[in-house]
Amino acid sequence: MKRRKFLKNSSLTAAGALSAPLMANYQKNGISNPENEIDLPVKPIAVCTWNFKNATAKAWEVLEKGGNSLDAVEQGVMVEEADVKNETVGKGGRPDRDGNVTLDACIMDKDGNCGSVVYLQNIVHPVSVARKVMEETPHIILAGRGAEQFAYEQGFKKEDLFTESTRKQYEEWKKTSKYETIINIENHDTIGMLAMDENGDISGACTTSGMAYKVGGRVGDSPIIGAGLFVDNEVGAATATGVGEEVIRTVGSFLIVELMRQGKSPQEACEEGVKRIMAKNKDRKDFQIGFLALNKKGETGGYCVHPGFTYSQYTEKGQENVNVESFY
Ligand code: SD4
Repeated sequence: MKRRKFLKNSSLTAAGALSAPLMANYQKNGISNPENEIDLPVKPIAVCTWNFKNATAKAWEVLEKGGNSLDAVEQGVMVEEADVKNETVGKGGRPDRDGNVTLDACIMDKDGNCGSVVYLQNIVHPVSVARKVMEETPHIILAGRGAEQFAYEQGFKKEDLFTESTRKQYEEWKKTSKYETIINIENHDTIGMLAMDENGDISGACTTSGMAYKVGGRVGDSPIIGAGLFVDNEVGAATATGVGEEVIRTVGSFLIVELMRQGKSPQEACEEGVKRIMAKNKDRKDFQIGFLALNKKGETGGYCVHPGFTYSQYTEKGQENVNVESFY
């Protein structure tokens, strides 16, 4: 850790004593009294789209013990993949219009390594399969049956991803079979998570079942490196939620990281990202997108098209649900 300024930091002091592992980490870096210092990067830190408290709590648990950001984001988003009440991610995700639950996920580490799975069925934790693609194969994206076969070879278990609730909703939906993207937040619970560990290294992960009742075979932005997620450990990271088609068209997360590289704050970069999308959609108001970004200083920002998007943040000061401003 690079020492910067050594002045009284009232906000840190007000936050109370640091936990033992964090204090040990500061001491390891030659800083005996971190409460008296300011302008250090805020790290470790975990942030994720929406108010997924349990996910950032899990990521924080990893980071606080000195774990790395890659493990933190994987384990963080796995909480939502396993939660059947989240009907946009993992088990309990809503199906496509043919009644298949198909999952998309990706993961990216501090060195720019990445892995992704698209149209994956019958596996609860696509993010972990994506990590295996990154670590165990020379490839980046595996799709459909090939991805599923690879998952079994890696020891993942086959599981029915439907729940009673999603099956009932699907039967109901079939009566009209009407596909429409819904702006409200209930239909947008994809989790994108970004974390920086005590070494200042950043990783990210993103996982979803995509838009409910999508055309069979449809893949959104979430597993597309650069669209739903991008990490550049020199600069920062970004992730997205909402209507993936619009995020792909602007390569949203890559755009936001590049804007940060040019000197914009995470907040300014997210605002510019949404504005670029809206400039291409002058006559459309019927979709939601939320961007979330983190830079190397541990600063975060978010911006969305319609009100309602929030992000969960966990630092040594504790957990917070941050409200995000919107274009409309
Ligand atoms: C997609 N971006 O598949 C995802 C959907 C989403 O919360 O974010 N849902 O387009």
